[in-house]
Amino acid sequence: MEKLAFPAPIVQIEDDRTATSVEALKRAILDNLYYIVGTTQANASNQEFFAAVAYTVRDRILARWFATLACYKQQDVRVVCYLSAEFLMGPHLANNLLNLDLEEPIRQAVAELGRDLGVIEEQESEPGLGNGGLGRLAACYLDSMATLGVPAIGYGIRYEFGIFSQQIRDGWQVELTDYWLRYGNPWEIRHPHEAVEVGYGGRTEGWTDSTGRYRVRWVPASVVRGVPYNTPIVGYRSGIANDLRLWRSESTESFYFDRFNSGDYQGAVAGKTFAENISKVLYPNDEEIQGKELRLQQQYFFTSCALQDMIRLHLRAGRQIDTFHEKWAIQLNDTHPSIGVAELMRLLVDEHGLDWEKAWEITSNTFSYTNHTLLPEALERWPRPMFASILPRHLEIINEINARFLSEVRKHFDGDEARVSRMSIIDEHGEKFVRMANLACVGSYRVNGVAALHTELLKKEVLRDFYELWPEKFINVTNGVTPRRWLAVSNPEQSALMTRRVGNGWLNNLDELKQLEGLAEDAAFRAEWRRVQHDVKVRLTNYILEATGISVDPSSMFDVLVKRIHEYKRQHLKVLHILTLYFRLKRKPNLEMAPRTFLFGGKAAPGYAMAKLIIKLINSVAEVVNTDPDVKHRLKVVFLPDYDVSLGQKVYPAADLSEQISTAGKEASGTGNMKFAMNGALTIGTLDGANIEIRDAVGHENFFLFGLTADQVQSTLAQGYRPRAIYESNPFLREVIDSISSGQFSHRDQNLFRPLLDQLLNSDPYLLFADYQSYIDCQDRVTEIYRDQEQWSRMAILNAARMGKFSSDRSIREYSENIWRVAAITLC
Ligand code: AZC
Repeated sequence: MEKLAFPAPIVQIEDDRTATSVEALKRAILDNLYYIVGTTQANASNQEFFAAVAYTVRDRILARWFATLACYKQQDVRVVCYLSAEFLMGPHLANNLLNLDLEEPIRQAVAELGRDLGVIEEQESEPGLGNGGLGRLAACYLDSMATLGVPAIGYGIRYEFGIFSQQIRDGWQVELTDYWLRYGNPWEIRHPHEAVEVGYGGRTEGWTDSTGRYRVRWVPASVVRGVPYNTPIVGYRSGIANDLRLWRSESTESFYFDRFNSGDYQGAVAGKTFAENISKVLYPNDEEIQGKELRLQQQYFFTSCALQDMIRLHLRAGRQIDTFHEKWAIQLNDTHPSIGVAELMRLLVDEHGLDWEKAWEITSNTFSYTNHTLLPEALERWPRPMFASILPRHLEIINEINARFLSEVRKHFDGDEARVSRMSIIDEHGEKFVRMANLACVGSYRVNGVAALHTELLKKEVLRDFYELWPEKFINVTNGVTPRRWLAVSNPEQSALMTRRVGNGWLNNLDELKQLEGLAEDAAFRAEWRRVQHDVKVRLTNYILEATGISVDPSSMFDVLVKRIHEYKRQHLKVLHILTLYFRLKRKPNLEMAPRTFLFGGKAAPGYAMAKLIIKLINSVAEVVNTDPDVKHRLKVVFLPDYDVSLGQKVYPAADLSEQISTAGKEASGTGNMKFAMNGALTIGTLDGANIEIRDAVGHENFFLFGLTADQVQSTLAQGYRPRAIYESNPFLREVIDSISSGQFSHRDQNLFRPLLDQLLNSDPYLLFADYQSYIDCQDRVTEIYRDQEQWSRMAILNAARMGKFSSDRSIREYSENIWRVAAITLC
């Protein structure tokens, strides 16, 4: 095989845009500042300077990118296509510098040009193209695939507006549009010559082809153009750059002159508006479907773009269409892209003329499906009439898939019509719905959950019928997170300490941190560990003051709960704990207690009233607690506004205690739990999602466990759970609830939190009351151990040392071996 020189010089001029000496980088930054950004060194704002630095880094990525593509082509590899409606990438600059090993020369070049790299990095507005865990997981997986050399393309939507930015006004969440593209996006490259067309609506018609075969064609009512924007994703020192390919919807016609000429000015741009709306904005709901037409249009849009793109690449490589499944492994990140099953069938049968059986063989050997949630409200289903009006041909195809599938079910489970009706892709009850999870299960050769417990619950409950039909399809792949962004980039202080002791091999082999275990018994190392932790907390303390005006004590315990606001995640249980401590201190002002700072962060879906009320509750409690002289220096409550990836990078490293307190059986995995523990925070948590596996990995003695198990949750509910009885029998809980309902935290308004309190007292579907005392007792153990700083440090070091399993590199290896059957390659 021919060896490619790397990095491949592309143009032999003085600066070939691959040089990495400080002098060359300075020249390149100034060159980009002048010719691309269009300003001079003297006039450039930090924002403009950031752009010049980003272009300079991108220039150095391109050679790797082209070399990677050439190499994949040469080796004729099978490529993973990760289809996801969300990619929550976070800022690229610092991560790219780390992965390219350019941090030091760039830092110096920037300094010699009179700027500070830290300040320049802060200019980058992060692409918030995701809601939370699901979108961030996709981003971690792209990092690991590029690091391991797994040939991969990420396919998604280039939303013009990402997740809203959150402001807190008078304690309430206010949403503002996130115009992340305001200053442009230096990382992406638009490739308009690779645009594809995507249809909507219309009708289908039959025809007979030249061989006499009956065929169907879809005549859409409208067609939009999908234009790809590529962002190269570099692996950690692997020399590889994969492609994140996000599609923007545009009009095929920019203007209808006929309508314009007849005086219909609105109509002249109507098609344009429809087309451009599709990639306009990310739906800000996590784990709750909104049966909106636009959402289905978005899902179909990027899925169709992706499949057409793959087929184009497949044929361009000189291959036959019937080998498609040998060269492409498509991962469905939740059901959002599951319409792809029907779309691939349509493309193969209608457009490429394959017969149904062959097309199905290809399709069902191409897709795999990851489920991310057990919440029933998150299982996507579309009203059939709406589906029919947007995707009439796909409904016909789904009906055919379903008919063949149900006859297979009947063969296995003769006479069990209840089962047939549960498994049907079409829910025939009432209004009638298309069930996307059923379509995904039928069309995929593997179905996976994202943590061991989650996969077991999928098999036992949500997807039980499918498991009983095809047990071999089901597999677990526990989530992971990238230690590059979540440790090295976020926590340079602790990373340096680790590297000094065990070398830097942990960056792409996190198991190497095991070597730190012995150091847990080394008093000098523990002291150093605490010094570093203190510095990191000071950094966050400064940020908090700037962002909220609240001054917190960096030597207090940082007790942190950051994630989307959701009842099942139980941010309000944390509030019950805070108030329990508050009243204890009010009663006994001299009570000895390590001071704690409670940090919250997270966004609520704009339409989720209860979640928004929980934010208001946190801020209302903060207002009272933070101004009460009786608890001054002991308790501080802070709600950090606008929690996003950048803020996460500041928060995880500074945490002492990680709150993972969901109702057992509700959190599919969690990934924040992993980021905290990797950074040496101790976890207080329930036996839910990946908490269980984290606890097994770090040692049960190094994890604060409380609460009911998933089984106990179910039986408690089944036995007729009565939260009010718990309230009546527990004086401390009663005191807390009564204080909220008395208006003590709402300027005497007794109605403000009524919906929340009524729900807790009457039904409490997430069992806060059932877990309350166990949580409080466990928190008291936390307080006790925290007094012994030596013991706390020992436990923290062991947590950080034993998190190897939760690197996304391990997850990606499992996907590669057990699902995708792709081999990692090294650059040729
Ligand atoms: C989340 C799960 O809630 C979380 O437990 C898991 O860690 C994460 O996916 C990654 O697997 N689910 C979502 O974010 N779901 C949606 C629809 O946003």
